Amino acid sequence: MVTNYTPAQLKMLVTETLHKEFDVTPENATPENFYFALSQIISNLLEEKHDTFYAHAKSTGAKEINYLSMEFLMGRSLKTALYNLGYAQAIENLLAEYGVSMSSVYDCEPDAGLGNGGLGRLAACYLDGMAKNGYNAYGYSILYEYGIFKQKIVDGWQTELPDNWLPGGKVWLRALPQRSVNVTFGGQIDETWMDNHHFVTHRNATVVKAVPYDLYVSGYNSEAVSVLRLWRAESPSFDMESFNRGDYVSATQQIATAEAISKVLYPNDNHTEGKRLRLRQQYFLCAASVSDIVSRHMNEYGQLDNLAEKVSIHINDTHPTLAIPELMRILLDDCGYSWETAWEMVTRIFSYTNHTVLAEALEVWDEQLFKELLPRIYQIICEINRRFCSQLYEFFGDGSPKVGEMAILWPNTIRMAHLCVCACHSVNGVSKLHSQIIKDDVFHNFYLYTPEKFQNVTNGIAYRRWLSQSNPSLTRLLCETIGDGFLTHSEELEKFRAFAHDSGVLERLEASKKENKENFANYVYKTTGQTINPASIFDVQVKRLHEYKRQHLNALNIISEYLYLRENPQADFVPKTYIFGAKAASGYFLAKQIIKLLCMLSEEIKKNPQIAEKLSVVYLEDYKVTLSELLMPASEVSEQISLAGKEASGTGNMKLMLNGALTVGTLDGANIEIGEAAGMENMFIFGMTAEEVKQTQPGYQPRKFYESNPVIHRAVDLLRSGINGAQFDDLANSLINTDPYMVLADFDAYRAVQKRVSAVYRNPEQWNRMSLHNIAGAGIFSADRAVREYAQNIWHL
Ligand code: 26W
Repeated sequence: MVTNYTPAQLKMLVTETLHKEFDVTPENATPENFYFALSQIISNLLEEKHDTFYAHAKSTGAKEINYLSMEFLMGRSLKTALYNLGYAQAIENLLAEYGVSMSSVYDCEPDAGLGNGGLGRLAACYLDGMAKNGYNAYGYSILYEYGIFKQKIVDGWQTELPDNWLPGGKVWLRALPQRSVNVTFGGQIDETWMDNHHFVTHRNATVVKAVPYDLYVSGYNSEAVSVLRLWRAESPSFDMESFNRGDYVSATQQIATAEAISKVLYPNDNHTEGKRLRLRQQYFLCAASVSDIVSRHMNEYGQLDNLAEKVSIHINDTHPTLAIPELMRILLDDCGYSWETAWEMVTRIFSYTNHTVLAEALEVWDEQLFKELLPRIYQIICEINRRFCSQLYEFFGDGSPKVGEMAILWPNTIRMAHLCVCACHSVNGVSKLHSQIIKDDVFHNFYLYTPEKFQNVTNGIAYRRWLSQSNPSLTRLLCETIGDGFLTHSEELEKFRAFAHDSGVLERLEASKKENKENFANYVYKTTGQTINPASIFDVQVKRLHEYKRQHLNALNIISEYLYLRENPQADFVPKTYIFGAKAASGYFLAKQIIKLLCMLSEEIKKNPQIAEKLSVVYLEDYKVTLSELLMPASEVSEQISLAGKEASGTGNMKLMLNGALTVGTLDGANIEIGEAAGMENMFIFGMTAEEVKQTQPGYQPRKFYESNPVIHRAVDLLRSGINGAQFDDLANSLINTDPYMVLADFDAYRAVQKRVSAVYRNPEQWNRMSLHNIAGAGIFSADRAVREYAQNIWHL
């Protein structure tokens, strides 16, 4: 039975834990002592709650969902867990007795930054949604010792510092050494036939031990608890043989090579490097997770024949694709199933989500590297490919070029996405537009072959994290106007629309935003010394730094406004603060140059106080989940300005809309659905559509825009001549010569829409009403809804 603690019991538990762990009384405890004590108590409670839930789920024979992802961008756990369990108020009161604030305790927790951006945060949101909906869910990933790097801006340049999160974060992890799994790499494969049976043995392989650590994720007002099972790599044993030979170095080398697998998260987003260590990470995750899934099932049912009825495995982008051949390997080599039966099971079990259309993000492995590192998996992929190609020849006709285009193995490479689409019963995109593009372009041939596999599930967010847990003043206003049902059923936010013409509500909405802006400005002042004018428009672009997201389009417009104000210092200009936050992949030069540009613009403008009153740029260092929770409530304009057709969905756009920000965006990803939900008249759409991009991109000559448009010309020239003493020739040349994301083509439209934003802002009533419509329309973007769609249409729970 799960305990439901009363405030008095909580107080006793906290007192006992502080005494036991730190030998302090609550009166003498530091915020850090409280953080560890509370985290331990809550984590124990969740463990107990999970065990009860799991036993119940198994007793009913419920199907289980396993979500495999190389990334889970969890952020902090304590605040959200207290909130979901209904203990937040009791703990706040308790701490107040000792003169300790909740925020000082929360601030002791590091972000679990085990992800890069959208894909990793989505996985974290879905664990929340699955627990809320009462599904039996396991997330599987790697326990990176170092998460996404800490970003430090030095003289405008991004530098990367290691994110050593475990000292503060491990209190949330439970080690399960008894469930460790051995994962094998390299070696040679021997195959023999005996009595019509195929036997496979693996010689000279290197073994790495995978040790699981569980992190529990509570669901709002729910009995269910999701588990995030993270694998840590260890050497199975100290190599005594080398050691005894006196080869101490090679004995320790073996340990280092094994442990390297879970040392650090690759900081690339939307770009593959094809590195050996990355392939080792991927197989490590897949082999350990599949083995764990199979052994849990065996414990429960004592057989695998019903595996496909009881288990779904979801692949978050192609990074965990190797789980497919790994399950084939277990069914064939370890369990003796025939190829046909094993394949039938595998295809029923696996489903796949694609999260990007960028060519440089599609994973392709070098065949030679692959064969050396994973010889048995390689053989299995060859056989999958052979059978697949022969079916394709049958379907498309002998000699069809489509077969080569669709093959899994193609001159010296293995295409992971093709393996996924071939083996999974469901392939989905993450917004309506993106799912269409997948069918029309990215996987068009596959769509012709198996159209029934293709689906859409528009992304959703763990909306309570960014609303009730981050924006108390807006939450209060909502509760007082529409009741608190929206906390359980996000669709109830629609009721807020009834107040679109209630001037009292609109004014309170404005007051709430003002309060949040002041809080954020204070935070920025306290942590960086920069001042922000809280009366200016807070215009926000926060996301990974990538050319396709076009932070440089935003920058070019700011440059033009700066040049305009320099010549017209008296101009009647609505004050605006452009706020940026973004990490760049460490080897992505142009992205780093754009960060430098934004920082130099910020400095350059500050030199001219008259202009700085109307225009300013703030670059937030080390943007992460926790910072987003502070920023979203204070935001007024949401910049979603990717080149149409390139942003699969976006999820920051949803968090901002939910907090009443108005979107300035292209018709890309989920922006389109945001427009449908809020009303197109309540957002600022500009630029080419995906269709127009497709038409005009071939033969695009950015130089013509540069030569014919004086505003563009001056802005680009300033990049060359220098801003705050720094020159940006590479960026300028890229824009004029290739401009792969058509910044110059959309520039005029962007500038025009920014002017409209300022004009509308002069009319607070209209602005507040538009904001209200955005909040009211945001319910559909909840992770609860998205996860429900996966459960119904894909996992068949
Ligand atoms: C192998 C390197 C690598 C790493 C990460 C390639 C690709 C990725 C991700 C798929 C990139 C990513 O995070 N995509 C984002 O996924 C979000 C969740 O669906 C979407 O909202 C974003 O639009 C998409 O860019």
